[in-house]
Amino acid sequence: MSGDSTIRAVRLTPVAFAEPPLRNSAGVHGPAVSRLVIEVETAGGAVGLGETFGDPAVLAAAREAAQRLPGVDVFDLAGLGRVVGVDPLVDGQPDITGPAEVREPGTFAGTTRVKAYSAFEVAFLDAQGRLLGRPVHQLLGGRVRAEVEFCGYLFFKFGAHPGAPVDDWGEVLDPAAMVGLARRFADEYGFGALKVKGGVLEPDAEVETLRLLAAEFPGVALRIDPNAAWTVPTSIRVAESAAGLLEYLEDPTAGLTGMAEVAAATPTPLATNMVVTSFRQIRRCVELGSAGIVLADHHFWGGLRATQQLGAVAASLGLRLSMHSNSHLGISLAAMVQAAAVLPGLDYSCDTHYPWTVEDVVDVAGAPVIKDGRVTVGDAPGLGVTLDRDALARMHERWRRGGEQARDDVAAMRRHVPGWVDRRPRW
Ligand code: GKR
Ligand code: MG
Repeated sequence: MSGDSTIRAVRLTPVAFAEPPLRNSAGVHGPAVSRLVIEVETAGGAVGLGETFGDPAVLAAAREAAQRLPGVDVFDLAGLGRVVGVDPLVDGQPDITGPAEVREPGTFAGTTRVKAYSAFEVAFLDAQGRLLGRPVHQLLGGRVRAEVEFCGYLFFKFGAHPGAPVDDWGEVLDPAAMVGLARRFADEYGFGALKVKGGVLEPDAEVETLRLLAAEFPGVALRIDPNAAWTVPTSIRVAESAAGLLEYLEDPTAGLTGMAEVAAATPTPLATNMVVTSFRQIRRCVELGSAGIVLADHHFWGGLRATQQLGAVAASLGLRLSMHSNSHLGISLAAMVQAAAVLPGLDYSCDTHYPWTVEDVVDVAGAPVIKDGRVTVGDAPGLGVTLDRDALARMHERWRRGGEQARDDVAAMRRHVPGWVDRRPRW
């Protein structure tokens, strides 16, 4: 590897990985999740990795950018912004404040370019780190913590995808079964916080789930996120019955205004990754008092540097910070660790879907490991992960056979329950 940092090739590899039938308010996860793996190779032979959503819109934006990136220097992030057509640090954040946004969990139409920029930015930083022999956190100013805390992300789930045998996790569709699942998570990963993906059972059953978890895991912080499945009155009622059980209540209801009504009626802090997903929405959130906690996510906030900016903005406005995740692989986890490592004002443990990820594109050696609820922030160059090329090829082949598909939890749900109606709010 030489020091020439000009990009000579960009490889985009869409992959599909298996995931259990995890429930949420929009339905259920299908058998395969699409992600896009990005490799940016410099003329000097350094390869930087990035990972993002695999939905068709993001693929299209990434393909367009990939054609124009050869010749750009991996130290030129402004140049990357020009190629992708966005500068998330200055003016690229789309204004998606609507009167009542109900967004599919994890999919925010209109932020495609920011997502593409974010994924390439991580790959650029990884390549920079490899060229310099420095970890990404040093390129971002240095880590402020040696370990990053993660929370156990608990989902109600079906026992199997249609036509498939029951998976290793089994069915989790009532409060007692959820406690059993949490026990497995606690024993295997030692999480100090647990998040329940709500909006699946009747609200009272979800509050009962929280009560059982609190009794079984004293001292473990709890949060619940029904992804706007509840009306404002239901959200207020749940907040009252769950009083004292929660470190925060995440996106109980839709829209900045609805959230503000709930926030005004309960002392429980509200968090969001649905009504505040870009810089422009923060001001309105603060004016209305919609949420006191904003969830960072470098995949759609504009990358690792934009996540630092978010930290500064949040601190100056008295907002607290946590971190969101979607189904992801090890490249994303490594990038999340780097982001969290440099965020002084990270007040809560980060979400991660990683325990549900049964196969990965990264080599086991160097892959982030969650132990005692934490991942150690390493000093290996770049993100510190390398590709397992066999796994990448296998998962790409699965993606190819499945074809280019947008995530559709509603359609997946109808394969379990024909005629299932997508209704939000449901309660
Ligand atoms: O994986 O079903 C899921 C989650 O609901 C995900 O899509 C959300 O984006 O985890 C996310 C959240 O906190 O809303
Ligand atoms: Mg959420």
